[in-house]
Amino acid sequence: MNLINTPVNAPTDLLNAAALESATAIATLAGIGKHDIAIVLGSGWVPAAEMIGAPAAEFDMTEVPHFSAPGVLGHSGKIRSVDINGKRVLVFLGRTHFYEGKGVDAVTHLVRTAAAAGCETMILTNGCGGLNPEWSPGTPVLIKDHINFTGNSPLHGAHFVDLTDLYSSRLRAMCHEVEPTLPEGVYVQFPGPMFETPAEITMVRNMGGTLVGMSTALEAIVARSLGMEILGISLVTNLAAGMSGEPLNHEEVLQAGKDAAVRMGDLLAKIIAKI
Ligand code: 8IG
Repeated sequence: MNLINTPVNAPTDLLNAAALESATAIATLAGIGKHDIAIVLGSGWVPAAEMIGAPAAEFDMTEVPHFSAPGVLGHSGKIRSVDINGKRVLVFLGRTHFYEGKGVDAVTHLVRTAAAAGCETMILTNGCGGLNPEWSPGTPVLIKDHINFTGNSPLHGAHFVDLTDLYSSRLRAMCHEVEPTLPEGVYVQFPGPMFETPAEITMVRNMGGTLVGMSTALEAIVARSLGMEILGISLVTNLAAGMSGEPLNHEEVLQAGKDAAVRMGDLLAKIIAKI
């Protein structure tokens, strides 16, 4: 196996040994030394996987050293390698969440591995709550910026990373070519696993957030630190706490994903083809 493992922009000192080992294993399992684009399918997005394209290879995350199976219903724990117009796309069906308590390195290992596998683009998707009442469940929203409200940093040491234009305006413009009406939002990552209180949602609104979730921000920070270009897309699966008069539950998240799968898959396939 001829391993390329040289991400174009990545400062290689930030790719830890574990990520390089994981990337080597993925190259062997996928039968290809370099991937170009990585995508994480979060809550509600897994049903869209089929629409991205037929996998050239598929394996369990547990077959890759340093990976663990996602502990959440609706996250399948598979990794696929898909060829789209000659681009090799690494598709992660599920992720490790901060609330699993395994620490920030476990949360961001997937991103470091994608960089070590050669990916220059990181597409992060998630299911989340929406603060805009016009965003009914099943509405996709581009992430234009985030607030890391976990109280944690995924970086180590005095490593100063610029987060201006973290969510690439170039990639967002490409998405708007595919779907001109896609709204944009500011994603606030909470530690979870509890949903917010209505008072916390009022706080989020006052500080400029329009999407609330439990992933993505820590991963995006690491992706940027490794020189990747980042696209974030949220699927609003519920109105944020206190807005609908109904309690929040995980089943509605999964159902909204199933209902929106075809549209989401189609959107992703078109975007990936453009990158
Ligand atoms: I799906 O309303 C989903 N994930 N924090 N709040 C937070 N995470 C979420 C929500 C939500 N919905």
